[in-house]
Amino acid sequence: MMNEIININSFEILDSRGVPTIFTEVVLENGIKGSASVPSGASTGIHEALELRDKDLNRYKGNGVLNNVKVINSMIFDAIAGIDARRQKDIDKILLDLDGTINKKKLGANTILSVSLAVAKAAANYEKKELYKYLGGTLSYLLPIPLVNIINGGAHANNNLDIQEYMITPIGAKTFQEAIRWCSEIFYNLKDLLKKNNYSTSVGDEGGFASNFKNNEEPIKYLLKAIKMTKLNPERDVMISLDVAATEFYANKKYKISSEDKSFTNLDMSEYLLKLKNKFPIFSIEDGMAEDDWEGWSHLSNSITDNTLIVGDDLFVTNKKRLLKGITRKAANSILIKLNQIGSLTETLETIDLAKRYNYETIISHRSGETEDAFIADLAVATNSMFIKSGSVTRSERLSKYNRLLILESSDKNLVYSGLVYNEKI
Ligand code: 2PG
Ligand code: MG
Repeated sequence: MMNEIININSFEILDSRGVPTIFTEVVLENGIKGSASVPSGASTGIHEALELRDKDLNRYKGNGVLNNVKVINSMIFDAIAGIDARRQKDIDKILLDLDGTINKKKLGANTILSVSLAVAKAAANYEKKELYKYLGGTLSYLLPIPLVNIINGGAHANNNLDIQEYMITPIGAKTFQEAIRWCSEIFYNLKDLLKKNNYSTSVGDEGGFASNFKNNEEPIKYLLKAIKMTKLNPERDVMISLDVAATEFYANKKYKISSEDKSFTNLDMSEYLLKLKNKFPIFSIEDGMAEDDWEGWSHLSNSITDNTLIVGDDLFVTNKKRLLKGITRKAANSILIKLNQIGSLTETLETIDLAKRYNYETIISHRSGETEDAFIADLAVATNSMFIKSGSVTRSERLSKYNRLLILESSDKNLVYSGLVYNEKI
C-alpha cells in the first residue's frame, strides 16, 4: 500500500515568542509528506491537557522539547509505522493509549498533537485534497468571521489592562476579503489615534497595540472611534469582542481589577460586564468568569439574555466532559476551540460536534505563542465554524491563518462568508 506511514521526522523549532515547540513531519510509502507544528498558550487553563517540556534549565530556561522529539522519532514511530494515514481515529487512539493518562502528562499534549495533525496533512496530501476538503468533505461551505485582536492586555502585554483582548468583529462584511480589509484599515486608524494622543503603538504577543489606558473601558472607546474613522458603523458593520481571561485575576473568590482598583465577587463581576455590554456594541464576551466559577458563569449567562456570545475558553478547554457540564448548567452559549488544549484532532472534532448538537457557536482559535502553521484556518472551514480568532492583522504567525482563508475564498467559489449567514440567522 502507498498510504502507509514509513517515517517520522520531528524537530525542535521556535514559536512566535522565541520559545521551543515541536515540528513533526510524517512520510508515507509513496514519499508523500505532511507536517505540523504546535502552538503554545500564556494564559493557560488549569484543566488543559499537559504541555510537556524538558525542564533542563541549561537550555531555553527549561522550555526545550528535545525529549518530546525523541519520543516521536522512536516510541511513537514504532507504534504507528505501517498504518494507513487516513485512519485518523485509530492513530489518535493508539497515541492516547500509548500515553495512558487523563491529561496526557506522560507523552505531552504537544507531542501527541504534532503527530496527530501531521498525519491528517499527510493523508490529505495523499488524497490530493485541500486539508479543509479532506477533513470536512463537500459540505464545508463557511468562511469564518474573524475576531481580530487589536488591543492586547492581561498576560499578553506589559501594560495596565486587566482585560486580555479587545477584538473587532466584522459581522457586516459581505466577503472575508472585505472583512480583513476593514480590520486592517481600522488597525491603522487606531494607530493614528493612539499616536495623536501620545499613547504607545508598540504591540503585544498577538500583534495588537499594548498601550497603557486610563481604565478597561477606554480601549473600547478608541476602537469605536477607529471604526467610525474608517466610515463603518459599530452596530451594523463591526462590533467589539472581548476576551476578559478572568481566571488570570481571580483569587480567593474575588476578581481583582487592578487598573481600576476594584475587587469584585462573581455577582459584581457579572454586573460589571453587563454594564459594559449595555453601554457598548459588544458582540461576544470570552472567559468573563474564572475557569471553575461555575456559579459565576451561570449568573453571567442568565443576566445577558440577548444574542451576545458568552464564550468558554479556560472554562471548557476543548474538553467534551467540561462542555457537557457547561451545557447542563447553562453556563455559556459558545465554545473556544484550541487543538492543543485537548491534544488530538479526533478529540477536537468530537468536541466541536458536541457543541453543534447543543447549538453552541464554535470559535476556532490560535494561541498567543504561534507558528506559521495555518491548520486552524482549514479546521474552521471544514467544521463550518462561524468564527475564527487569530490575533491582529499584523505579524505573519497571525496572518498565515487569515491569508489562507483569503486564498481559499478566491480559489473556491462555493465558500460563503459567515457574516451573511449570521445576519440571516438573527
Ligand atoms: C486565549 C488565548 C488566545 P493564550 O486566552 O484565548 O488568544 O491566549 O494562548 O495565551 O491562552
Ligand atoms: Mg481566551
